[in-house]
Amino acid sequence: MAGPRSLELFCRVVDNFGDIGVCWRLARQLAGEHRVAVRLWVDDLASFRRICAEVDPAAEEQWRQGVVVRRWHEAMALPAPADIGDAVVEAFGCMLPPAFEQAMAQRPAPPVWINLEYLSAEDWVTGCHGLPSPHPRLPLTKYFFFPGFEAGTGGLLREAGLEARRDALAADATQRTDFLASLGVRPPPGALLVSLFCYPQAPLPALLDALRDDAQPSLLLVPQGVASAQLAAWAGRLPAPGEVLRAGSLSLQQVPFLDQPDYDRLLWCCDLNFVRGEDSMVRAQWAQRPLVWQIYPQQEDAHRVKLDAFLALYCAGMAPEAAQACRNAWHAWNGDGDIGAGWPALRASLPALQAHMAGWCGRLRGLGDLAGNLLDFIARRALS
Ligand code: TRH
Repeated sequence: MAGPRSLELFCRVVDNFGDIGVCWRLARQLAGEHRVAVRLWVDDLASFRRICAEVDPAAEEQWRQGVVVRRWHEAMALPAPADIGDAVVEAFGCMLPPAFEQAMAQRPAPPVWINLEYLSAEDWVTGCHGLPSPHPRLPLTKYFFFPGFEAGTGGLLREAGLEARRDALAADATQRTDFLASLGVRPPPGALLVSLFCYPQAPLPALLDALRDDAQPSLLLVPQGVASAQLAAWAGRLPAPGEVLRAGSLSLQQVPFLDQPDYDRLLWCCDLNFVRGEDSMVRAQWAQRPLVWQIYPQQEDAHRVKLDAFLALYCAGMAPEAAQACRNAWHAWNGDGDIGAGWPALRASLPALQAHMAGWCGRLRGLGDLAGNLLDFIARRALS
């Protein structure tokens, strides 16, 4: 089945890095692996630059890693109907400019229009994946495309060769040492290597206390700008670049805020990764390492349902003690429980949690990958 040759991807940055993180990853994969001509429209190029240093925040149009990047703002010039791509992907319900919708409707063959949704493990997702939503006024239909963890969803982003690159780094101590050294990191022998990416409301002081008082050493690596206020309040100051602060069994170091490929490498190098939101949580799973997820907080605690839906899938088949330790730690990290009290059980369960990850990744791999699934979906819609 022939997929689209050209695609428009619209990204509005609500906050943080997840919206652009997902869109940039998808755009690069569609262009690089599938040879689709991708035009990525982004309303906040400054946020984009944090995860891709080569982005020029002032440029109306730029060519980055095989993708045309357009600044999305009210006064921007829109393409003529015939110049609109074969498919239009609206990320996370970001609402296209009405004039662009008009132009889509005037295209000789209207593009396949997709709303790429947020990731959730809730069971309603399989029922909603792929549903059409006719436009109220124009001859256009938008289709909901849901990423997910189960058959009947769009799966997860996973670039070709990702797991092979991860395994090559794991198998090559020199590659790992060199990468960490490039970040100024020289782990003390025997230290548990932990990365930290969290929201400001994480119960970080309790975790830091637990790591400090642990019988075993650990080295906590924190990308610059993450949890800075909490770290400074706990430690008295932030470590300078390259400096390691020590408190009891805990060593604490800041690393640069990395581009996406290097952030993957950091996750691959660590024994445990604290991640958040959507994209880093998925990358931590592909790292095939134990993880603790801080979910993006939503009104009326809606995120707690999502957290438990994921835990139910993820912990199925896990050794019972490890599953309990994992659930307790994840709940506590999301404000329900005591992460310090849960730390010894979590640490003791790390070998079992590590052993669980290969099977879990195998299950996710069986879903295909989101970019490929999306292109198949678009090709089928184009024929219908
Ligand atoms: O930044 P986030 O909290 O983004 C969130 C979530 O996506 C959430 O679901 C959404 O509703 C909200 O944004 C608006 O966390 P997330 O999703 O993990 O995105 C972070 C991105 O930053 C991800 O692509 C990884 C990347 N990153 C780097 O490239 N380098 C780094 O050093 C770090 C720490 C992250």
